[in-house]
Amino acid sequence: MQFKAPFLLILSLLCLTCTTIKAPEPYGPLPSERQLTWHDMEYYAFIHFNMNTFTNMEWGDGSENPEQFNPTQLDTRQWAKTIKDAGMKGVIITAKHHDGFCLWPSQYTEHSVKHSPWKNGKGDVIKELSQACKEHGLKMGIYLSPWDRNHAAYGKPEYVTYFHNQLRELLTNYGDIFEVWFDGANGGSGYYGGANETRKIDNKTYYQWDSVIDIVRELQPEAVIFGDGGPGVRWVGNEEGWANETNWCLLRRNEVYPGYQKYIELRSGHEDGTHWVPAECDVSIRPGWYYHPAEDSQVKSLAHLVKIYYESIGRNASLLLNLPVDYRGLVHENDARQLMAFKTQMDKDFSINLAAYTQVTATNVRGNSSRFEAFLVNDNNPDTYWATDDNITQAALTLSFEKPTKVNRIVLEEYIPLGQRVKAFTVEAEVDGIWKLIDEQTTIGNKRILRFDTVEALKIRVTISSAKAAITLSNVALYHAPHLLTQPVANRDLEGNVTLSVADKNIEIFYTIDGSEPSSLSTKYHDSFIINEPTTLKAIAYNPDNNEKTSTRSWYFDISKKDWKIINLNSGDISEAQKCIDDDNHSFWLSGSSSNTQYIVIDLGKVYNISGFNYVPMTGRWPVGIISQYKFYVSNDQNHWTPTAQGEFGNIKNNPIEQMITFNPVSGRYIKLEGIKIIDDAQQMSIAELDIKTR
Ligand code: FUL
Repeated sequence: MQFKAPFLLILSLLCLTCTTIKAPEPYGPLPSERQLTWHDMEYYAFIHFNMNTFTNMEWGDGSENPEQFNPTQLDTRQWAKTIKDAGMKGVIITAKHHDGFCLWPSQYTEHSVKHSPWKNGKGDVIKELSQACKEHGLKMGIYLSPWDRNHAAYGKPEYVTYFHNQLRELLTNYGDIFEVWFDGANGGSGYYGGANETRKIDNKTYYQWDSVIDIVRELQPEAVIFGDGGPGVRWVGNEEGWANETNWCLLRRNEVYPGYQKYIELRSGHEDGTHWVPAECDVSIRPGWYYHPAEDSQVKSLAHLVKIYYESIGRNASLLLNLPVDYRGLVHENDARQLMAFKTQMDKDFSINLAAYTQVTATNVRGNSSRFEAFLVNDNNPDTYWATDDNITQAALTLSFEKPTKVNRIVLEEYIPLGQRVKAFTVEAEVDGIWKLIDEQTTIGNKRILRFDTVEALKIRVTISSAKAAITLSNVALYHAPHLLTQPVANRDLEGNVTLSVADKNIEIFYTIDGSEPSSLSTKYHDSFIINEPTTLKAIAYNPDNNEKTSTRSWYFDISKKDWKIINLNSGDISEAQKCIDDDNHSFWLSGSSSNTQYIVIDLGKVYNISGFNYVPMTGRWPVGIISQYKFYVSNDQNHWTPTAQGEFGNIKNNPIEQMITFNPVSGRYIKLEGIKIIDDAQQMSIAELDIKTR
């Protein structure tokens, strides 16, 4: 091929600009190579599986017997496959939690799998997991609790040597480790080899953190270290899976230590931070970190998981989602199902990057160089970026479609190898020739995702209104996510007002109250309506954009409770007890403490033909006072009580869901529920809600 002279001239001029226009100088603290690799992990699993799985605890006290660790179907390949299928890139396992039991046969203690019945003491969970991770292309991380409630020498220097030796073992024998996780919980009471006492240590000095870091660097130079203040990755200051909207990867690291009192600050980091220490959001898919059969029905809803995604990954943090492996040694099917629903939804949300169909222009391009052009935010290459001149910290980027296009998500990424710079920005859409403000926000960092109501825009404009130094953006993506279709939720208040709701306001709800199947031709829900007679309500959620609908959900409501009154109980506060007839399953009444049978008496306001009752037990993380055996009475005068039902709420401890009891109809105005037996022989009785059946 022959080149013509003018072409060669232009080419050489272009090359000249390429070489003369320098990249912006790095600004502020920068990520290390290992942190940059970690940023790409984005979404990975936590596994809490250890002695607590078998003792049904969240924190064991260290006195447990290794014999108690006995999974019957332990299968780390099932964990790895589930995690991989869910779109996660790695897994961090609780090799040792606060109770000190080791999932690997450590040569430094007898308190480990080697004295458990599992595989006759020949097993090694960490080895099995590391092999499964290799097979499925996942990275593995280690949680090693510094606090050890089993070890006799905890609090003395010997324990610190033991802790360091264990760390060496874990970082030597199990291949590459991407993250080493140190928990902030420290000190306090424990078994400590039988001493059963409280031992205090100094969080800042006792564990010799400098040596810990040296060990990690020596044995796993690629691994990041997680702690309240890093040094590599910081805790986000809550265990609910969200960062603040303003979220810096920066931290005044030397001020933060394990157990840091001002942990609320970790949700945003420090704008004037001295080091790069990005946030990781750790959250469990269930209320607890460990598996408890009682939480099988409390796996986080799809809407909740989606919210977590946008408030962690979408706010410049990573998402460490915990799966409490159960006592069989498997990821529970309810959790696996929900993980896949979550993956499917997120795949739908980010299915087509519409920015690929736009022309991109900017108000400033660094040295007018092709190396820093606006379209580089759109070239699918994280190593290229749009940059402005050094003195330009305010600039706009416009993405223009050929025709109006529906958009409701924007993803923004800074080129973080040069530091985190953006302090404020806006997103606007040009709709019918008019610019409309969509959102006004602060930081971007590694990744920022905004959700907004769908606009049909010809152009989208991102204006960086404040930055610490020249702007560097490596990616801008646009999506049109479908509405989030989840089953409706119904609530009735004391007056009988029923409200129906769904997570996404663009989703419609259709319902029936005559027992028939609802469809998109049934009554459309707009406002609350009254149900104060026995009624079966059925509803579906419907996406008008694509005609998709959910399966039907149905509720039975009996008479409304506005005239009900608690008139007697054997212990506790009568006004507090109204909480068990307030039509709110989340509030609960907890009686006083008594060794006599606990009971509660309710006046229904008038005589009804009663044919059953419902008991909603207290749920949540630490339920107490759940009735396991009951007796139910009806009366007309509060003196003569007719026993109508008596029995057991089967498996209520493990599965604390609403219990429905029916009996031959009896007419009466007063009802009495007795807690004949309370779970764990507690002396208090709790009721989240009581209902009766009159039909
Ligand atoms: C906490 C620990 O105390 C919990 O048991 C759990 O391991 C969680 C991830 O960190 O602080």
